[in-house]
Amino acid sequence: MADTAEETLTDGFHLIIDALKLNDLNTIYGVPGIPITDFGRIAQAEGIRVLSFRHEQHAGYAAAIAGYLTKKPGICLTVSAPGFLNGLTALAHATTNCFPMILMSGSSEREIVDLQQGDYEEMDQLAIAKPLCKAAFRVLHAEDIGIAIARAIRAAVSGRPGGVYLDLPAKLFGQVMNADAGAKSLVKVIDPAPRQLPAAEAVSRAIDLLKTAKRPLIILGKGAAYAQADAEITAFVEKSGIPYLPMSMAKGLLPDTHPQSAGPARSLVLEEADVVVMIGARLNWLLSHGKGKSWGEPGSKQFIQIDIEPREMDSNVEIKAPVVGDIGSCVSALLEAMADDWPTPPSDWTDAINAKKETNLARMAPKLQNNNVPMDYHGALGALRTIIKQRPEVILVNEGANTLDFARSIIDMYQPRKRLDVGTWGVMGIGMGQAIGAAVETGKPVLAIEGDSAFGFSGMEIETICRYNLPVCVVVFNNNGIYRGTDVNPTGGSDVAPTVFVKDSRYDKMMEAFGGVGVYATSPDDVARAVNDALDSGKPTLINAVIDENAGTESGRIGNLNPQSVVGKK
Ligand code: ADP
Ligand code: TPW
Ligand code: MG
Repeated sequence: MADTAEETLTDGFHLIIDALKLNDLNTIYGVPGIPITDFGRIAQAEGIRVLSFRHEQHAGYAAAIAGYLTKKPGICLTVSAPGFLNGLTALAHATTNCFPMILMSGSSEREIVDLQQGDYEEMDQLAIAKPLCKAAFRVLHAEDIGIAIARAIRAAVSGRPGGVYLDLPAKLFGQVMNADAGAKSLVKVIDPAPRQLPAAEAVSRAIDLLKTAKRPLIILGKGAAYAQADAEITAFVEKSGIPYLPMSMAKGLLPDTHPQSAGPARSLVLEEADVVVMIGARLNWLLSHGKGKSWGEPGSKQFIQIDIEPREMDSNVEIKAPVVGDIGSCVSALLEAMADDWPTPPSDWTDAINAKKETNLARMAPKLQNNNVPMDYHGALGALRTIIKQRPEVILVNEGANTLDFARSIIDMYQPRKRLDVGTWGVMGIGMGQAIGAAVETGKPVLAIEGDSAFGFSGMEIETICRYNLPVCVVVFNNNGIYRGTDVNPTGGSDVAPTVFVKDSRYDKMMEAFGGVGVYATSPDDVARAVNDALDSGKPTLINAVIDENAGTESGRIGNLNPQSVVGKK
């Protein structure tokens, strides 16, 4: 604030900062530069935590996961044009995954951009952001900052959460106005994500259908984890006695060791269930769109779906009982409508599931105990599985192909919102951004289990991890490449195959370059020892875990999605 003879003044810089703080948004993830360098400095001086990254995409992924973990929009701050575009991938990712996030980007002068006269980093950012997010706003006047930030917050967190773009032209920051009027123009958003109660008839329709089920199944998605209705969901699952399947980021909402978990009998329950209750999960590609071979006989299923977004209903298959509302309210309403003597599902159904679980778990157990050198996925992940069991508060970040698919099925989770991964797009590159966002927002230790390719997308952010001294332990599953390191160039030329990296790279040395702890690990015992040391010390650590380059399969578990050429196939 500045004083003139007549009045006390404020400006755009301070109004944005005050509006964020007023709404309890106290962390910014970004990359500085024109026109937002001073904004970052002033924000830090005013008590906001400003974390600088090496690339905006990772700042954006940190903001997106902050939104998921806290139910408040994560804030990402970038410069114009190229910085904005780098952040936009993460904004689109947040929208696709239903995570609340606000991307605030500085932009060039409107007059020059609109006449396309070639300004510094000129780009019509608002127009480009619009189709990729839930809402996009531009603020031209300092007196509108309060309302603009209130709109951005509401758009991000209400209804189905998602990404919001806020365009901040360079001139806005320096605009001055009377400080009292400025303070009065700010809005503290009241009830930003209002509860949305389901209609009574929707609840009774769902209950009536559920009563007819002989082979019921509940599917929990990351929307259920996001909703933070953990007690209600647990009560519903346990009172109903219905087996449940967690989607990957819903693992741990109930512990994976819960007797009603059908995780290890996934194929059986999808194929055989007759009534499926979807809670905060979409019938998209991750669930084969609710149809096809994995879902058994056509017409063998009826769906109940709980979701805050009415248009999600019937998106892929007919939903017999749509229950639209927030998950906490909907699940509570179902619970209330269930009689106290609600019958447990028929025992032939639950017995068949338990038998399948036991067989599958027994088949897996010996593989997880192998101490082979070089390691295979089972050996290395068996060691990490034990560590998460002993330290259930650790947040697990996971990406890769085989590294992702094996870790998801092998590592049991015990607490809600502890497993963060590639989400709806199966995107590579979320690793270090999510690890940083999770460590910053929760103060909990993070274990990032990364394919060597996956790690490369955000690897430079280990400098960020070291700079802020975050308790992040990265394990790079180094199999010399994408899926496996064994492909050869069929021409015999000197270029290696497109999926192959430098053999025997030492990712651990990258971490040492920034003052973190680097460990070279060749056995599951080595990995376990190093991870335990890292989690005990809280020091930034990277473990290069040498994995047999023959161990993986093409595209992990989704190789069937690859188009095949029939012409000249070698
Ligand atoms: P998964 O990938 O785990 O299957 P999805 O991202 O496909 O999960 O689905 C999440 C769903 O949860 C979305 O359809 C979203 O609208 C819904 N959702 C998110 N938050 C809530 C909430 N608080 N109440 C109800 N539905 C929600
Ligand atoms: C933004 C395509 C899917 S999985 C993967 C790529 C490049 C890497 C797999 O190798 P990795 O794991 O991580 O070494 P592993 O254990 O199987 O060897 N670009 C983006 N997203 C995706 N999904 C891809 C490319 C892909
Ligand atoms: Mg690999």
